[in-house]
Amino acid sequence: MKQRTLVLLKPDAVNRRLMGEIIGRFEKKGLKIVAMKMLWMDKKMAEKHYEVHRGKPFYESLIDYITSAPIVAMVLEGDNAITVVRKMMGKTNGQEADIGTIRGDYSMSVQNNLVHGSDSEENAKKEISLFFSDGEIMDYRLVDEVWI
Ligand code: DAT
Ligand code: MG
Repeated sequence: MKQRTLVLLKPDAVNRRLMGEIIGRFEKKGLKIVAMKMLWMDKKMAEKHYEVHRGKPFYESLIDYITSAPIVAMVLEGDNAITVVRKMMGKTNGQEADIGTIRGDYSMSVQNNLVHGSDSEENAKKEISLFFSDGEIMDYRLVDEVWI
């Protein structure tokens, strides 16, 4: 089933020059980038994005972290894109994430874990609309789609 998911390259990914590496993995897997921008989240936006975590012990630190530097937001499209991206990201804690996953290969932290990916269709829709207007999401065909 064709799905869209919101992916964020978080402040540590930008600052550690891992943007190209991470985007390259998604591209090579066969996911299609249908929207992408660099932005600096403000507190209000961060609080919306992480609303479900409000009140948790790590919440304040999480908001400080995600607003501490620019991020890259993307919409990725593909068959079961939500699950596929979550698998590629690995477990939340970089120390526990399997080697071969993005977090497993590049993160040693539970907070500074490089990437965000939506965890359900409902959240993907909500999260995409927080970062992108309909006009910013591209409808186009890649020449290799028949091979993916
Ligand atoms: P994920 O990003 O794997 O979907 P999540 O939605 O449970 O994880 O949490 C959102 C972010 O909050 C996560 O990427 C990092 C941070 N976080 C989660 N659990 C944490 C914890 N126990 N201590 C510190 N930060 C945590
Ligand atoms: Mg999550």
